[in-house]
Amino acid sequence: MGLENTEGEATMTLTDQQVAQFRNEGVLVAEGVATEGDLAPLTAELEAWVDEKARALHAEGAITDLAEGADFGDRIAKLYAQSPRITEGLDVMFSRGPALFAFLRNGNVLDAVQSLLETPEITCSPIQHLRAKAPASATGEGASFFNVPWHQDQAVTWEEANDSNIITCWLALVDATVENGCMEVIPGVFKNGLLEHKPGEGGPSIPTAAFGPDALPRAVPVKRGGFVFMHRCTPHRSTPNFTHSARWSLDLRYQPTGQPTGRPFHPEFVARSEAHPETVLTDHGVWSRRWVEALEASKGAKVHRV
Ligand SMILES: O=C(O)CCC(=O)C(=O)O
Repeated sequence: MGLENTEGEATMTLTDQQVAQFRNEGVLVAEGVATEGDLAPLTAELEAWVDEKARALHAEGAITDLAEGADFGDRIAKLYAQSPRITEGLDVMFSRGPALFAFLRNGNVLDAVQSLLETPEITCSPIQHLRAKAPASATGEGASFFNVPWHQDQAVTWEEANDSNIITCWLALVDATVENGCMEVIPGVFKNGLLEHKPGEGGPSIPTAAFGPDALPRAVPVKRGGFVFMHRCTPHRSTPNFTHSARWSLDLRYQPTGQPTGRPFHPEFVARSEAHPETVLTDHGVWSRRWVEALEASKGAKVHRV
């Protein structure tokens, strides 16, 4: 990364070596893709969301301490310990903030994604989540939205997306460490395609025996602003957070425009296009409205294939 484009501006294009590693292992940790300047508006928006929610919970007596003055990771952990309701509605499709929508088209992020997709025709998949993983003392250690069991992301799409080149782009919004429950991956296994998943708590999961004796899990810590990029058939999971602070992250997915997303009932949008720049969605109101309508219309839809 850190190349220059023809105008001499810095770009976040991945190096050939990074792309080769992704092709070989099905996983790539890339530090420093999003800069502090990229992340600051998003962090401020999330802090404001937490503050408003905390005040509402305080007003109804669900919490007693607003934990004002605590930092981004600590505050939501302190609030979650008083009421897990603090994270209700805290996800991309529910909070739908303008800074979050702008971040989905962030140039540095899309430059890195373009290096892996090898096309500037990029669609942002509706399979995307914002997670503030609270300490295990409050969440428990069992499988959940926070402690996600072993799975491949292809298993969380419908079959229509089997041949879609969907890349999972997992962004650390605070430093993700082994202690606070960073991602774990199994490199190389993506070459065997989709493994059998069973439904369960925390979504579809693969029994570990299915990986074979040579498959070695690798923890992939990454600093705030760095990404873990994963092939759609790379098995991954996340473990409980054994710190006192929350592990904030965004898991996004991008794919070449025109390929099925595997969630036809949720709204995708064109995030970058050289061929048809007029198709790029830049209107936050339209994006937000599409989510509201889709969530209403798709109530009860089968989201995962198992
Ligand atoms: O962030 C996590 O803990 C889990 C994310 C995940 O499993 C995914 O992005 O598919």
